[in-house]
Amino acid sequence: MAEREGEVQAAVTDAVERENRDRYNVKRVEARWQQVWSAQDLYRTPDPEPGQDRARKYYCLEQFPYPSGHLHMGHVRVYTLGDVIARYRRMRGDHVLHPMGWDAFGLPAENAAIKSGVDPQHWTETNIEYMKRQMQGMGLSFDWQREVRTCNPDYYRFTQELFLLLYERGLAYRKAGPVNWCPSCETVLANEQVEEGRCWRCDSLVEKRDLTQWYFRITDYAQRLLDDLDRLHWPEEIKVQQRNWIGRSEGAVIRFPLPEPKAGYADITVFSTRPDTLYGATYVVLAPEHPLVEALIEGLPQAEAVRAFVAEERRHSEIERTAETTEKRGLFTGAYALHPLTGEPVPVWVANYVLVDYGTGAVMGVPAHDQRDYLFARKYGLPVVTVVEPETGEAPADAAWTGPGRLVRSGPFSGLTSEEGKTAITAELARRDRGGPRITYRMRDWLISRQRYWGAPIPVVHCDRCGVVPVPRDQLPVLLPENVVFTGTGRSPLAGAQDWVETTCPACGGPARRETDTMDTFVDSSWYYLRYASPEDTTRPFDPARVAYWMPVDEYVGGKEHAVLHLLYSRFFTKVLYDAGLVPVDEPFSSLLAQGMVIYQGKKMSKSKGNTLSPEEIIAHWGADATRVFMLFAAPPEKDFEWSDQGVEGAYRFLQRVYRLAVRLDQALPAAPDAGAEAEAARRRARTVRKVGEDIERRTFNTAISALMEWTNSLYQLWEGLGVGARREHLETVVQLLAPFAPHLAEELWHRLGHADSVHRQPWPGYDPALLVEQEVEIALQVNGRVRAKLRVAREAGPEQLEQLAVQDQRLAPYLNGRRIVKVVAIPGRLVNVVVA
Ligand code: ANZ
Ligand code: ZN
Repeated sequence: MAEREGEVQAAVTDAVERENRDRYNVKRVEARWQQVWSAQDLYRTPDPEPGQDRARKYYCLEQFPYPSGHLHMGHVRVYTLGDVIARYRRMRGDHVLHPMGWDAFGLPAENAAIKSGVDPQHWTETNIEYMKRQMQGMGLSFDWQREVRTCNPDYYRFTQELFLLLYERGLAYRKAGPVNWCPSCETVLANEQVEEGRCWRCDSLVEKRDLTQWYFRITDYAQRLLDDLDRLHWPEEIKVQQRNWIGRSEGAVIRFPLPEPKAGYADITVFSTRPDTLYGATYVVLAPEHPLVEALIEGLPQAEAVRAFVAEERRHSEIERTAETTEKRGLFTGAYALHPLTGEPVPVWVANYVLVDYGTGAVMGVPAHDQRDYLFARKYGLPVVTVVEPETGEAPADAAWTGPGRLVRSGPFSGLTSEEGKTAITAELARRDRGGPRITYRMRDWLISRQRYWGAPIPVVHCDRCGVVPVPRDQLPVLLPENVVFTGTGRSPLAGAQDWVETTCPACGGPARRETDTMDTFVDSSWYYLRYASPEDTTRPFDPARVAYWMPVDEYVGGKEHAVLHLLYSRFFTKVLYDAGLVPVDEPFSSLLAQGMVIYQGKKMSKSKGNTLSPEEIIAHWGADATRVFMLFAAPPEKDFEWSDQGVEGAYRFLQRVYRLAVRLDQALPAAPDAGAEAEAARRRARTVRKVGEDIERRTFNTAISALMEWTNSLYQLWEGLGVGARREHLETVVQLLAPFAPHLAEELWHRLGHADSVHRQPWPGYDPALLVEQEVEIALQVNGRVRAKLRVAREAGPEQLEQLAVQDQRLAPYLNGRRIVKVVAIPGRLVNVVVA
């Protein structure tokens, strides 16, 4: 009995083993290889040797995540894309840097602290550990030795050091003025972080507040940030967004003298892109917040009314005030300025449509040629004086003529074209010291101070005697104090940390107070890509030699939402460091792959819409490889793609099919290989190797995968005729081509095929180009039986395709020109004869 049971047991075990051998057990296999890879340190990137040739370096980088707690499908997509590129470049023999880290400062940690009392550091670290495990479960080939966490003192001390560098270079400064305030995040925001009047993070309506804040002088770099876009391999869409954001305008500043100086102002300076229309200026407008307003109205009868108007307008957001649909509102101040060329008095108004922080905060009103001015003048009965007439046709009767033309009623400038007029009038203004050419940018300086705890403290102290004093480098980091009270009341928790705030001045040794603002977390992420080059260095932000080797990033993969945030800030930082002689490149990311969104149930996936998918569950169910393959297969990277359960199942089945092919390696071998089948398989192999390589280079991973699917299908068809040698060769190639996409299955099969080393250390397979040429044949193109040209075409091209090719061939055109085609005879593989009358 006992013996019998043992036999049954053995039979069962056998069956299970056979089953396991024939079916790919995703979970077990994936987990096993992940362990092996990490034990072998397979993705460790050695530092470059001194003098190592840079030609083979490849820096592949994906935007590092905020450790919110869990990966979302968007993360899964970016990291998969980057991983394919990194793996492919390694197989191509490149020295690949593919690191990962954490953009670990930020509000959610602090909000968690306010809500449930957890320590932000602890909260962040727990999330990182969790998400890191999720990444490992995706089979991503990161060099984890280089991991960086921006919230660690060994990182943020260098964020602080870089702040000092900017400060010393005159690029960090403190200024009082109106700023964007998010009432819900309880902090100020940079202009880039306000989208349509709302906070980029939480969507609350942003308010204006007058505060003294720290800024980085990014506007000093406006022109370079604009010009250098031309050199970048970036999606045009993102370049356009940056260009618009920088917003360069060419024009002139024009000074309208005041009859008598007011509050130190001798004149009202306006910025105009149309100095040619100067003779049509019938009034001048100040922004409600313009500092001159108060001085001008003092003692005038309208003063109270103007003050009330200004107070009212300040309550409306910029967006609201300048929207095209918003009614133009204004008030005459009672004061006059003088026209700079004619000397005529022009009334000074305040109006909602003029912004204080663009140009000079003042404009000249030219109702005949600016639509806003036109509407304003009509409403308030101000004169409309035409000074530019279109060269052809008529100016509209009930709108401004905003196009070019010839100047009229413009004194000595009448008769000039508008372009000539711009130059001539600007020159005349300069000659009379009443203005001159000016280029203005819409972009403002980057406001970097935040009234929050969980960020890098700005390393300065305030001393009554010495003023603002930077903390000396050898006293960095300025550590965040522990045990602060998180009340969530709009005051930085740092301000309440009395022991921390009170310090001594590094300059005079007297009592001083620490700066209680921390830096915008976009400062942390403006240089992390440099830190990966030497993450262990405790003496400096990065090792310039290693940075010189690795930079620029060859391919940067990330979302489009950072077009004018992270991507602009990082370019600025790199340029500053370049100017300081610390990095040899002035652009950080030479190529950018901006991935589209993951759509689910017809909408962008988001928590608030309740249509999220858990990558974890999907990977647990289908495996990392199938998830990766489906994501790559469903759409080209820059396109949005719709998640579908059938789709991922399809990818899963494809991988199983590849696996079963390997199972059948030596099953049902033919008595003798079929030469025709082997030749066909060889040709298809060559074609697929070429196609997959080209597609990966072009980033059309979807077509690369479909080529692999097709080839697998044809191998199934040819299999019976292939000898074991051919089968092995083809399978090995399938496995190598599959390795960047489905790294676990590829590794499993590679070992199953008898290799001891990792497939991820193999070279990318080559192919014999002769096998591709053979698929083309040369055919003769004839006209009335005489050969006029030769053409190489695909061997399988049919008569219709050949006919078309012949008729459209430019070389036959002279013989066909003007003659009637009677018929076309196509003999595939040989010739096409066009018979003409
Ligand atoms: C006179 C004029 C006549 C203008 C004309 C236009 C057409 P961009 O291209 O955006 O730079 N402007 C200047 N500063 C402003 C401010 N702070 N708030 C609102 N508008 C302002 O536009 C520049 C033009 O916008 C300037 O040229 C000015 O109006 C206005 F036939 O000056 B223009
Ligand atoms: Zn907010």
